[in-house]
Amino acid sequence: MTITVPSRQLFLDGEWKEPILKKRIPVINPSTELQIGEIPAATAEDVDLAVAAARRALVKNKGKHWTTASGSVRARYLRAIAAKVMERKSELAKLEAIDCGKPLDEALWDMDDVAGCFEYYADLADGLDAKQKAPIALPMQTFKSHVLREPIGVVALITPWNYPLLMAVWKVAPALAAGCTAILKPSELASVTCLELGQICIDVGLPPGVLNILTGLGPEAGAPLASHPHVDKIAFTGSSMTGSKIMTTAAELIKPVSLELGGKSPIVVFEDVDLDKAVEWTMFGCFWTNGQICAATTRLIIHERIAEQFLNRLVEWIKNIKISDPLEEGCRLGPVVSKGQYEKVLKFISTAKSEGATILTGGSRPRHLNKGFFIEPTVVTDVTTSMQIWREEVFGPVLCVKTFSAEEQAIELANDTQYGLAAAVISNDLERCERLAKAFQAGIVWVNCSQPCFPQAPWGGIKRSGFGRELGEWGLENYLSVKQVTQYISDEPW
Ligand code: TXE
Repeated sequence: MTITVPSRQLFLDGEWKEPILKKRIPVINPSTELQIGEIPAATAEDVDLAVAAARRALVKNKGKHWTTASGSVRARYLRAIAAKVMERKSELAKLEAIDCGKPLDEALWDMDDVAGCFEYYADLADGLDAKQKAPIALPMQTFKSHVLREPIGVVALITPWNYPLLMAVWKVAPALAAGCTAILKPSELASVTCLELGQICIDVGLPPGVLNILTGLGPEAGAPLASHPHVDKIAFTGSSMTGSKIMTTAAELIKPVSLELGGKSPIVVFEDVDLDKAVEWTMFGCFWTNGQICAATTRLIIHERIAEQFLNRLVEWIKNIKISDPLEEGCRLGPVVSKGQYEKVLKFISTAKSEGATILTGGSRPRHLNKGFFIEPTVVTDVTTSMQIWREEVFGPVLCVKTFSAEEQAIELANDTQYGLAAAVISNDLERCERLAKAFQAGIVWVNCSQPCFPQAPWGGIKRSGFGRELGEWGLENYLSVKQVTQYISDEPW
């Protein structure tokens, strides 16, 4: 099965353009550690061109309208993009797998979600037309008032590498549905499929400048984009540290910003569960995409009565996870994305050990693989709440465990984090689940599951996990501005 990374330039104003400084970044396959291609590296000069193209595209541009077109016109483009993604699904999934290390089956699933997200926001774009001019009931007969929902304008979309195309599309689809024009800056660690989105835009005839894709480094391309005076809004997914820098920039410029940042989400397992199901959700919640999910449930809080039995089964099942090149049949766990991430995760594990935790299973590169950024699924016990492994986001296949005896203690442990993205509870007592759902300090709560995600349901966090919601109608609101229009309708002088 051979797949080649296409050679692309920056996608700017509807065309491929070489970066002004002609810089490029190597694409490394994390399974082989070999270079498999290159992506262009944009700098501030390219950002200027992209923002100018996006501004032109807000109005009638080269004979086509975008912002002023009806929602149903924009919906047609979104559906055409979705269809193209499905047409190229297998190829795009393979590119994703070799670029970021995701097992092919997961990448195929992602491509379905990418197309589904475009379809979903096409429907919402259609619906926008009917919501225009919604009347407001006023207490005075002499005035009438309605609301216009207008696109915010040019938006900067800065995205990470764990779901390279899907995370981009969570922003691109609603932004375009709303009538915004956009500059997407994917992560330098995994940009290949995002560049292919540029080719898809060409193929479906998206008006030039509506979506621009600038690959490049964070400080060189992301920072000038976030601070550009002609960008009207920034939507960011990534680390809390970079999110904080972006928020500082946004604050200086008084610019709206939405942030989807890190997490250290808990999964609370009570003593009344079906053990097999609970083990399965725990594994899925932590090891899916190698734990490189902002909402991964990486802190297992388990009732002391079942802890030993549960952990024995967990360790037994972990041994059956196939760790291999993501393109290999049956692969369930690939490498982490990069050398830097590999070293970072191993450092977390060694710090946990030096702080007194026990590595129950895993903790290093699997013995059967002598290259690639592979890390065994790792379970850490004897953890205290002051340890780094309990407090900080690892973003790798590492689960840390604590036991509890009473519900209040479980809640306290679950909320003992600076983050607040997601939380899960596994129990057969649904009233208890409901109590926990209310008590969890998180933007997303899963009951008797972990990680399911639907384009209709809001996604986002509280505390240091950021603010603003993606997906659902909330995702569209991110890119709309509400304007009141009030008219004096009396013949009497005011
Ligand atoms: O993230 P960054 P990195 C966490 C995870 C990981 C750590 C570092 O713990 O180990 O973050 O990963 C762009 N101005 N998450 O370094 O820096 C960058 O180019 C503007 C959690 O990859 O946040 C990329 O496009 N943009 C997370 C994007 O920001 C800048 C997913 C994210 O990169 C910039 C990824 C700057 N100054 C990592 N600096 C999640 N919540 O899902 C960087 N960027």
